Amino acid sequence: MSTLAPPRGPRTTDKALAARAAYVLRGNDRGSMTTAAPRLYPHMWSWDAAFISVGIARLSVPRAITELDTLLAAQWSTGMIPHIVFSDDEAGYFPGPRRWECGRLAAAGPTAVATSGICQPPVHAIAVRRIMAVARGRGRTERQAAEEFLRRSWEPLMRWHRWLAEQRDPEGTGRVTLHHGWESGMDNSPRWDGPYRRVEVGGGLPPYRRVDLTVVADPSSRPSDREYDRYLWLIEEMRRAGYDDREVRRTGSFAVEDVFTSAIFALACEALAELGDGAAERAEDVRLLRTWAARFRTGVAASVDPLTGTARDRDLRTGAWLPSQTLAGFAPLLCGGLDRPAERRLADLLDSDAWCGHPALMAAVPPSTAVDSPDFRQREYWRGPQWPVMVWLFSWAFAERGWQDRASALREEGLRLIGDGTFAEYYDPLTGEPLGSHDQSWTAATALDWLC
Ligand code: 2M8
Repeated sequence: MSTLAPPRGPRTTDKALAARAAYVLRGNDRGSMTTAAPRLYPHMWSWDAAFISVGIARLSVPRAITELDTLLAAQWSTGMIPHIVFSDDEAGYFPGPRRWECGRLAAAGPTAVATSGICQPPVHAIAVRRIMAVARGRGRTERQAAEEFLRRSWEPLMRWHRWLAEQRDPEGTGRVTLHHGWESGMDNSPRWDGPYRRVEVGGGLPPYRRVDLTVVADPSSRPSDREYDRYLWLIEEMRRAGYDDREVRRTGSFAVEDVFTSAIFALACEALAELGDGAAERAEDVRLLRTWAARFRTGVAASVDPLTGTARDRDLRTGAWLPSQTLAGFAPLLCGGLDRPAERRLADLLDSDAWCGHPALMAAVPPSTAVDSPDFRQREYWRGPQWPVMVWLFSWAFAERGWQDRASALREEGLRLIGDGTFAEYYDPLTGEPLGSHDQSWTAATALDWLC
């Protein structure tokens, strides 16, 4: 943010960019769900859907609500919101519903829709808060639709939060445990290298064929086959455990406390509490939400490495902290919880030439892994590229925390990143090349929220 990179190619005018973002979202709209991307991800993803609904709200609040209704209708009886709600495009993605088989194997899975059996970061209440803010500035019909949605989604959102607080943090550490790297949304981040190294692919892993590699132009910008074997093995373990929370916690080979998801959870609890404030019938829920927000803020702060000042994940199978030079290290800036000097140190690091101020960056927004880290890979998915949707999240959180200058700087630089109008899934931080899928819905949604 301190150093501005030179402009990269012509930036489309803001109006044209917003119009193209709207076109992308309409193109990915399947009626009651917007696919995460046209070819690579032909289904609904949980955290994508939340971010996407924020963008759609700029076009139509009722349509944004439909998106969230579709997701909530797939909630498990435990309270878990699954990471994928499948459309009928069975062949377009692997692993699809036939591999997960949650309908047959999971007692808690929904019967009316096919879903995966894991979760993703709980950004949903953050999205609802944003949509409510947009709706409250609109005419009566949109406002009423949003208020009505808040009433009917309150209970499902509470159940989701309760599940996270109780099933994914039964010991009250203030950090959410994950049982698959996919649950973090940052699938192949160096954060998970250690825990994945310890996942031994056992006998009986049914054969499979990847579909993603037939869609992306450059296979090296996707996770490797070796990584996929482990991803699939973890699903196999969960299938054998009947997707039962306790059993998975007991037997799963991957169990990590994710500091980034935990910070999001703290933020989301606070966001939901604020939406509930003032309604007498929600007073008890609001109190609980604030207790969880405080617990997870404290858990995130407690993970900070005294040497680097950055937050760390923890491997529950070894008990070891997992230091990494990734975006997740800045988790405490999202949710708060540090004392002033520690927070200043972390914010300075984000601005420094190790991160946003790195002279080689095309846009001054944080890459998923620090450019100077030995783990940095400029084209490889969550191992280096910049992700516009993460810039949105930081920018939103900074605005919430009252850091307007920081929020605006990220928005400006984020717009520089996506100014070519491809709405890529992620970008090479050193060349600005769009990578992964183009017309990715959450990237288009990010643009709309920034521009409208
Ligand atoms: C990516 O993850 C999926 C698996 O869930 C995949 O690679 O097949 C991640 O970037 C994840 O964060 C995202 O939600 C999903 C859809 O955009 O794609």
